[in-house]
Amino acid sequence: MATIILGSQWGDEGKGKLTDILCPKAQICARAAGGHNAGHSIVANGVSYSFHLLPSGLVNPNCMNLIGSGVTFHVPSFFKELAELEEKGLTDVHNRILVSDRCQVNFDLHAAVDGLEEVELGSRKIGTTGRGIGPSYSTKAGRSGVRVHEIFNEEVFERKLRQLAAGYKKRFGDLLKYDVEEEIARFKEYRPKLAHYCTDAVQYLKKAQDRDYKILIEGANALMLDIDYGTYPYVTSSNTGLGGIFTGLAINPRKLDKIIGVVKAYTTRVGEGIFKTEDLGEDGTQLQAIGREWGVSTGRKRRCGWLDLVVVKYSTNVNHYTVLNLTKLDVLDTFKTIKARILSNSVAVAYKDPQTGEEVDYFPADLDYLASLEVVYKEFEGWQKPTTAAKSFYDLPKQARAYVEFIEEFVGVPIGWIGTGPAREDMILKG
Ligand code: 2SA
Ligand code: GDP
Ligand code: MG
Repeated sequence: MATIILGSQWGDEGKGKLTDILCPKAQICARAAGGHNAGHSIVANGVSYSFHLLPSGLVNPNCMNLIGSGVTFHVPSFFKELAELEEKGLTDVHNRILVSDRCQVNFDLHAAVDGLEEVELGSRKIGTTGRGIGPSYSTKAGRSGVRVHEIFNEEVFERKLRQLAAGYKKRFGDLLKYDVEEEIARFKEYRPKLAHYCTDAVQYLKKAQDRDYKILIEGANALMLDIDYGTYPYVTSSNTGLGGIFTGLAINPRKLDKIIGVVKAYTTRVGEGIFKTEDLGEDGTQLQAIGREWGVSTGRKRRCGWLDLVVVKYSTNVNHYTVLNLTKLDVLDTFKTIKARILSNSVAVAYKDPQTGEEVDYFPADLDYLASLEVVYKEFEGWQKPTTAAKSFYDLPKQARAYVEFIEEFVGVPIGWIGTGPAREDMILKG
């Protein structure tokens, strides 16, 4: 059976922490999409770990880890991250990670192009992580990309990479600061080391599912960054929602256990793009500071604001969560008043069009139209007490319970876990 963990907002909801908590029950932890743009932090036994390209299941010594076919695979980051985890004391990491040979290779060339494309966009830039994610998925869709299995055919590999570089050189000329021969030379070193990790992930997962292994799938990024369902074009370039799990991992949909949506108790976003509940005042600054909202991969400050429940509801309609993990409730501990965005005065979900007075009961695709809509807030009384020590739902202050129950009811999905701090122990099992 497979359990899927997905980000329900714009990322950094705390997927890594939940992955770590659920890992002891799984034999395999897998990533389906994205690349080394992701940043998942785990605090376990007093040690803090950062994951980018690798699945967070590596913290658990008994878990096998798989980088699925939908991932864009940056080889230098792979080796660097493994070395960093070893330095932090994780053992046997080299024998607990496999990479699908169908993954696209993310080259340093792609990162160079990522930077140039952002410059080209100027004030309309996406605010990418600069990790070459967009260009590598573009070459994949354009069918000129290189897959992991092709690394082992030196002649094909070098021809394809030179061709790719020549194409970009035509487009960017001298602006492209990139030496293809240098990257080819680096792969001569990686090639013999890499074979140890590569596998046919379709066969691997087929056998695992036949044996009824428990597979934990760690989503990367989040639904509002999905190439099809997110705030396009201010998105990443993969399907970060439920669909991407099936294309990226060839999982049997009839062998699904839970689809877990991770929901931060407020909202953050890194990079550009619409963010209706962004708070540029004191509340946003407080959420940023208390929540320690900095990017795990780039160190960028995350934009902050109150919870947008219209977003969470929309995300639920795309990803079909069966249960939610509400995280970072403790970050709200000191606020006098807590706001969550809901619809005007009724239980049905909608936005209000100030021109027509009409209610729009879905998250619109047209971002200009979305920008014109009003935000309706419902205010909650703050609890102004620490929640981190709470062991059960009933240990939480009644105002905090009311906030949790409102979210549950509004979204229509039960909340199974509540995060009250960064450490493994700081998680209430709500049941
Ligand atoms: P990209 O690099 O092409 O995927 O960027 C496109 C958009 O996707 C956003 N994005 C992210 N948003 C939140 N967290 C991410 N991971 C890191 C983290 C981010 C970091 O966990 O903190 O360190 O800055 C992530 N990765 C991509 C990105 O900001 C663009 O808006
Ligand atoms: P991910 O990308 O969804 O895995 O999330 P990140 O790791 O990028 O960001 C979440 C941050 O919040 C990390 O620093 C976590 O250690 C931290 N975190 C996770 N859950 C909680 C929580 O319940 N409370 C607090 N205070 N921090 C948390
Ligand atoms: Mg993150």
